[in-house]
Amino acid sequence: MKQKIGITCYPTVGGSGVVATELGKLLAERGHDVHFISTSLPFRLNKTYSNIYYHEVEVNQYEVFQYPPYSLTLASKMAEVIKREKLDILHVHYAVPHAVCALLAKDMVDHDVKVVTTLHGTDITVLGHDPSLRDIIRYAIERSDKVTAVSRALATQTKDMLESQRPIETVYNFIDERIYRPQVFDQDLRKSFNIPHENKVIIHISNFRPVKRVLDVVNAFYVINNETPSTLLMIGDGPEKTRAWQRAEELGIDDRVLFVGNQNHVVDFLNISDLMLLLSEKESFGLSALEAMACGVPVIGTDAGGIPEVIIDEETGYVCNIGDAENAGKAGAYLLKKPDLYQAFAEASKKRANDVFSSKSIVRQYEAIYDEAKGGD
Ligand code: GMT
Repeated sequence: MKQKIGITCYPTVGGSGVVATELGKLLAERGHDVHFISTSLPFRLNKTYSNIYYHEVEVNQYEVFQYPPYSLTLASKMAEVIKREKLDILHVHYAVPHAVCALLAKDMVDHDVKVVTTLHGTDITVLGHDPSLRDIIRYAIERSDKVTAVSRALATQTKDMLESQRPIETVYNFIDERIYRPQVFDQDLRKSFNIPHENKVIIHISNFRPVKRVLDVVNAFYVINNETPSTLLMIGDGPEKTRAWQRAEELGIDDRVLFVGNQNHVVDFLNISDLMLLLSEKESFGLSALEAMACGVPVIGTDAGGIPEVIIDEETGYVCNIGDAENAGKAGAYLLKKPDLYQAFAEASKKRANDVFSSKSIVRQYEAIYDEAKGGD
């Protein structure tokens, strides 16, 4: 059934914004009308679609109020769009504040819209620990018409933390396989970064928040580089970048660690990489690991959250304990030194990315959830 679907996400760089935007594009390609309601145009919305609309949420700063009223402005805009466009579904990414805003908007209008909430992690793994927010997160989850989480680990953690019986369906993240695939090896990109011909390329992509443990990434790389000459590409930016750079200097490997900042075409970097390191202490899914796998790049990850649902230990990469950079490095070096095993892992990574996380199957899962939400009147 064709639906009118509103989508709210954080539109800036970040896995949840990427997934929400890519989902909107796929839904539009399948004939649904899609309405993005957010503070700026989602950065991945880089193509024109006649059935994708954008409704900007303009958050003003008022002199009398200390904080700009983002949530209220968003709820108000949601109500306006539900009413004017007769939305069937409002699909929000993050329980807090987006699901709360959607529920308020639903209450404001005389139109039966269904609220579908997707949990991406941070509202549960960080905010859920704050007793002052737990009740509002529980409210958002229990009152949504459907709730999904991006991994089984996150679904379980949410239920345990909130002591809630609310069914939460796992719908994994996906990638656009038209973009994330092995492509012709770009010798020029390697050359432009002066990466020596014999070096293996190790990649890490994140927002360098403390939960990403980027110092462990540098420490693990140190172990790899001691056994196999390598270069570490650090893609992204964030609060731990300076400390990571200092750590590389302390270890005397700063000439081999390249901090290249945020990048729009991450796929080009993945396609010159041999191995990814994702050593987070919290990670509900790990979209960058999936992007790497789709390009045939095995991943060394930690046993945090949903990472072991993405990487299969000893098949598409290795799963190490959180904080055990030494073993992560050893596992990486071991794999890089065994060409046959490496090739098998690279093939298994591509296959798993395309079989389990295919965009076609994930978009259908969301469509079924929307249909069930509508059918449950
Ligand atoms: O990891 C972040 O800090 C960004 C955050 C986001 O909002 O994009 O990522 C979360 O959602 C992604 C998409 O579902 C997941 O792939 C990430 O694992 C998740 N991050 C955490 O759980 C820390």
